[in-house]
Amino acid sequence: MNQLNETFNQHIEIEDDRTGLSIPTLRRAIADNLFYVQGKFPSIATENDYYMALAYTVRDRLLQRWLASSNSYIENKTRMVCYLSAEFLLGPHLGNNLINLGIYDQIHRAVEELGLNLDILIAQEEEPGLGNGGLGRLAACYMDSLATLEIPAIGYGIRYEFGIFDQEIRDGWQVEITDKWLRYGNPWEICRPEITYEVKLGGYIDHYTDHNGNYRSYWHPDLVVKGVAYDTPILGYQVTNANTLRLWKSEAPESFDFQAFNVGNYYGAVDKKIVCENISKVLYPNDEQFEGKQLRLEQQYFFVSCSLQDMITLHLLYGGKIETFHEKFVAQLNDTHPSIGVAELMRLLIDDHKLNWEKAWKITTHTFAYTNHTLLPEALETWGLDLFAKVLPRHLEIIYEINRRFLEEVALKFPNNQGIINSLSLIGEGDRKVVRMANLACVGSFAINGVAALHSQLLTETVLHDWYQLSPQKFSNKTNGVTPRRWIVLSNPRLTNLISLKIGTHWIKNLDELRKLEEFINDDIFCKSWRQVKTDIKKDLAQKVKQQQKIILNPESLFDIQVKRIHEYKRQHLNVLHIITLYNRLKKNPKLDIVPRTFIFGGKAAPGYFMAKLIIKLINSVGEVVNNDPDIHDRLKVVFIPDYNVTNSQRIYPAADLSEQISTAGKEASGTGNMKFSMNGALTIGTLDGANVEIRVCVGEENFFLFGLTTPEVAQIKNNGYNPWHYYQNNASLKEVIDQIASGYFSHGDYNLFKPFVDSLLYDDQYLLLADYQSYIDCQDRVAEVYRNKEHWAKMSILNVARIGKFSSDRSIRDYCKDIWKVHPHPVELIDLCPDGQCRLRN
Ligand code: 26Q
Repeated sequence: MNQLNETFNQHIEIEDDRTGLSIPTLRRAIADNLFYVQGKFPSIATENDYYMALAYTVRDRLLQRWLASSNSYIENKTRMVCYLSAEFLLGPHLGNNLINLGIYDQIHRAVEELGLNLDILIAQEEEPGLGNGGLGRLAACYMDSLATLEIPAIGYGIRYEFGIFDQEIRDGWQVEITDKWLRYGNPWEICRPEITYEVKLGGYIDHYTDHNGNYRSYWHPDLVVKGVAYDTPILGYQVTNANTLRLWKSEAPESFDFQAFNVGNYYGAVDKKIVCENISKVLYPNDEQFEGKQLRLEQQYFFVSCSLQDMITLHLLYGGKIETFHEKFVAQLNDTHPSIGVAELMRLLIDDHKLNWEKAWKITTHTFAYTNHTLLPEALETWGLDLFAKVLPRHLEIIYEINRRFLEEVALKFPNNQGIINSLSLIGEGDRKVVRMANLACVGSFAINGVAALHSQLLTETVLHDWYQLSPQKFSNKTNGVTPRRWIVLSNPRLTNLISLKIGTHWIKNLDELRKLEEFINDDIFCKSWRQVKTDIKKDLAQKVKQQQKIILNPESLFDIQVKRIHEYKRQHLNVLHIITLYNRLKKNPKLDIVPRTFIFGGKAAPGYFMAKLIIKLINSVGEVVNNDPDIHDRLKVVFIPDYNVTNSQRIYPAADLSEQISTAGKEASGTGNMKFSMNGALTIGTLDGANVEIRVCVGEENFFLFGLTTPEVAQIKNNGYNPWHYYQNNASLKEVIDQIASGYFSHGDYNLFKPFVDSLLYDDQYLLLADYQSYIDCQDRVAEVYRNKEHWAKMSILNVARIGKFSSDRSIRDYCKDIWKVHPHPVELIDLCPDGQCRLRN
């Protein structure tokens, strides 16, 4: 052995401060970072200083794995998954990284020895709320599973300076507060100022013939924006693989200000700088409601262009030929938001890399795959032609050409069928001409999928029916999943310990192993511990609510929870109709023996969505009356937990007895909260919608509270001319509830406040609340009866957890890898940094 190797081997005996995992080393590293990164003595350090010192300690350990992963992927030229998403709703990193590194307990001890409390430090982190809800959170769960399954992957998105707004409740109304998540710095990201791309916007196109006689285009933009890469490592659970989440920040190119400055237009230069920086400034806070704002189109194009340029650069840098791009990269479109990528890749290949149309089209259509997340017509992305031409003139030309060639093929396949041509065209020709992004995504992708079995089926029957007729082989279902690392291990340590005590810990990576819990269904001690765990968690939540909202909750009551974005199709207001129904029963008969319930709500409303904001006000108004009515004797409580986000949700899911999944059948694409609740032992009351259908099959129909119309029944009732009045007039308790809201009973006599709400129910009721009301009430009565038998309820709860394995995002990602992406695991070996500055594989 030569001397260098000897030195190296000696060195790894002594733990390095930046990679070592023993408690003394971790403690030393935290103290060191406090001094050298935060610049503080312990005596004056704040909790946030300690959080930062701890975060840097953890980051160092991630870096070692991350560099090893990037290096290994590059050296081996592995095929990569690129997950393109306008949203990544990651939630706080610290706790999750401790779990995935496997050092939660060591850090707990190290921090304790420093006289600190880990929970308090974890609570310091401002979560990166770079998403609205389900779609953004799904992207985050998928990043966790990709790394855990050792799949080479990059997530590409936008580094919004302001994420989803913080919600405050004032006088029962939602108030939006700017989310300043970067205020104290972000220790989890690394800025890469050398990784930048230019993105053109606006202007006009010149056409010319080059010296080889080829027809060419040159884009003269109005504005050039620079995208700068910010990278965050995403470590898998107990593996060395750490993938990259690369988010783009927009800046002004350096050249700009100087040019304008030199001609004396200082303010003009500053203006342009602001315009450039605005692109990644703020997340649009509407979900499931399309709004055709220019800045939003610019955001989408900006991040997709940077990402595709980055992918091509990486491919060429490591010796790939442009012609084989699609062999090394597959790009998953998370909804239509990144679907401009289809036209952008064509542009890059043709205009910049000089490929001909046919070659470029082959590469493009072998690169993209598209996931649809919604059937709601108002959510479908269509951009007015004028706006589109103004922002992306070259892309419009390309889209016209894609469309011309494509519709020729369609006409050959479906002769004399103008109907199908109209529906498949990339351009909508109604009273307003538009570019249809879903059609662009479909034509440019080799695979199209929905996010739950029912949703995927409805896609082929409704919004994408004609695409299915044209290319049935492109279609498949990929039912959503969520990561058990964040949604059980991190958020529910008590349940995790109880489960692991019985069946070991392999279930964390192989969720189907939870099935082993079924063996213990008749083990009284286990069932009792199960109930105890749930009660303890409910007590924790009750304490938090007391502290924050001064409302006292009874942990013995049934915790009935609905947390998700506020939307009429999700029917939070149906839940409210049930609360008022119970309230009225008690008012009429104060001695009635009912199961005490705590109704918990949480969720944000899009700032411009009037009815959603009115629903929040209604929940709070009903809460005020119910919670303070002495006749109720605390048997009913209603709480609206403000600022529902990833951090808060981690306290809420584990505390639920009952999970409300009550959308109008056919409207919720999948839902993922439904899975998180069930994984934490809540029973579901739900309609046959989205993934509820599959959850019910898995957990067993006897362990699921089903109610309501089915999708075909919804269609039928609407076809027959739905009349909500009929239900109102023929159902006394329903009529009483609605009349009460209309009379001002819950609004201090103000009968105007909820009038829009009452009118919408009585004269429109798009989401069939009145049609489903009785079925919902009957089902809730069954819920209450079952809950009286606590032993039986616990068994149903255990069975829900035992049979929920399918809904791990690991299963979803395996399905994507096998059926769509054709990528394989690539395990990474750990690299040690050596004293001579060289990297070697650990022996
Ligand atoms: C689009 C254009 C302009 C501005 C905003 C948007 C926009 C932003 C976010 C449109 C939609 C969204 C989010 C949609 C979403 O979260 N959908 C949910 O996706 C989940 C993951 O698949 C499903 O489980 C839910 O059923 C679905 O509602």
